[in-house]
Amino acid sequence: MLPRWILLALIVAPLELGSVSAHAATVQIVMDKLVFAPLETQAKVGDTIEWINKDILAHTATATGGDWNVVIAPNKTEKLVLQKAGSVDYYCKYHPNMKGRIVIAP
Ligand SMILES: [Cu+2]
Repeated sequence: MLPRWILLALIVAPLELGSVSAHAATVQIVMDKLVFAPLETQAKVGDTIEWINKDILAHTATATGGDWNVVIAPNKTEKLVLQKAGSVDYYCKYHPNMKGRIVIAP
C-alpha cells in the first residue's frame, strides 16, 4: 500500500498540468512562397507561436518594435512564447515585403 501523500500527488499533479496546458495554446504561422499565412494572427500572452518555413529560403520573423527576432531555416520550425500583450507588426529581414501581424491579448 502506498503512503497517502503519494496517492494525493499522483491525483493532483495531472490536474494542475492539465489546467496550464488548457490555458496556453500553440498557434501556427506558415511561411510559404514568401508569404506569412495567416497575415494576421490572434493569440494570448503565454501562447506559443510556431513558425513553419516551407520555403527553400531562410526567413525571419522580426518584430518592428524590436521585441523579438526569430530566424527560421528552410524547412524548419521555430517557436516563440509571447510575453507581452499588444499588436505587433513583424516582417522578414531578408524579404522585407513579407509582413504579418500578431494581435496578442493579455
Ligand atoms: Cu524571408
